[in-house]
Amino acid sequence: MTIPDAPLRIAVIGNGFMGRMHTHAWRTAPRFFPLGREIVPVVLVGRRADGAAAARDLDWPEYATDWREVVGRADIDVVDICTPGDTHAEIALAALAAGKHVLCEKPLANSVAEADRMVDAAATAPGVALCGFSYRRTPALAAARAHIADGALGEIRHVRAQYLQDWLSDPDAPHTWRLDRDRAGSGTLGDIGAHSIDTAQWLIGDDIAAVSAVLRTFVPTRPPMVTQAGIGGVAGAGERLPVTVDDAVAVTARFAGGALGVIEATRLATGRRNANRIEVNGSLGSVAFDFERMNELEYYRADDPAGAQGFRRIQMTEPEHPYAGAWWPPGHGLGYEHLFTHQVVDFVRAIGGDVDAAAPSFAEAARVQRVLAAVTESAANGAVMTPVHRRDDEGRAS
Ligand code: SOE
Repeated sequence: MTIPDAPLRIAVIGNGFMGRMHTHAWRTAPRFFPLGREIVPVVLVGRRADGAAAARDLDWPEYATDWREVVGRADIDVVDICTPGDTHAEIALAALAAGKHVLCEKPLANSVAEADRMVDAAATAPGVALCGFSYRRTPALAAARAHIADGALGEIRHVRAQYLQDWLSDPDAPHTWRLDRDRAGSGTLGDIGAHSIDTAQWLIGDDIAAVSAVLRTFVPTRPPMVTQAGIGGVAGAGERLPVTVDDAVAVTARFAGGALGVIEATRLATGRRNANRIEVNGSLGSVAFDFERMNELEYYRADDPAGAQGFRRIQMTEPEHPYAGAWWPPGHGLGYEHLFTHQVVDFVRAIGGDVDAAAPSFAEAARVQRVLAAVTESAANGAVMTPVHRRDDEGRAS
């Protein structure tokens, strides 16, 4: 275990979009939040031998190409996993066995079996293990959750979540690892539907108990990619490659406590770039959020005076709002990268013993994995209502 308050020495595994984002977060968090300890980025790991120059641009003192040579090193305290899902379990298990703290990108794994192994390893390892469901660190959603937990919305009846992107709406957009079941586990379902499922369960503090779902792949083959850029890239001329995952998913869900959920996720919603939306309706009020307007929360209270009722649009940039006080004056909004900085802040606080910051645990992320599995099962069986198979030893508190 690391000594309390000693510097935390960081290895980030993966140098794609998420590796760059987490790099930014590790650099920024200690500059804006009092963490009480120094953060020391040590090594960035990528698969390509020619990644060293990009690593230097990101200010990493060292670049390596084999995570196996890094995760057990004595000069590393934190292993931050930003690779495709097929490697999450193997890297996390090795890092936990070596006594490291582990932050792992979502979805936790590519299967429930892998997720369970990670949960079991985390339960006995000395290090802190968290999963990167980053949207939990949006000020608006963190505030919405607090309102719901306080009972301000009364009995929760509806959760309506949509995660809409359009970067694959062009049938000639190139193939990526995100379209390969062996690497990504599933498609839109695990990549962005998982966010909606996690946010829904976390917001209302209840688990999805059963689902009925359909999955659809609209574009079954895509041209190969010649140059990667962000999550997409430039298509090449070669033979088209099979898409082995879903493009879109629609889910009807029943929560254990009785609320109804409707969840939709797609990467083919033309014009919707990153519309991660959620609305919760309770007996006393509602909240609504759209990530494309991430600095705003819509809030309706049924006890507002007659004639003055309606959704109020709250700018989530006041010092009273979660995380916001560390940043800019009111009205000067935050962006996507701030979620990851907040995630690092909470992860470091969790390492320091702050139990409130220590979420989502691997056990909580595995509950999302179980919903993903139930969705896949339901869709394979003609959308039949399918229970989410929980582990016998599973409690909601973990
Ligand atoms: C691509 O769909 C992606 O980058 C996801 O992988 C992220 O989790 C999401 O936050 C934005 O979109």
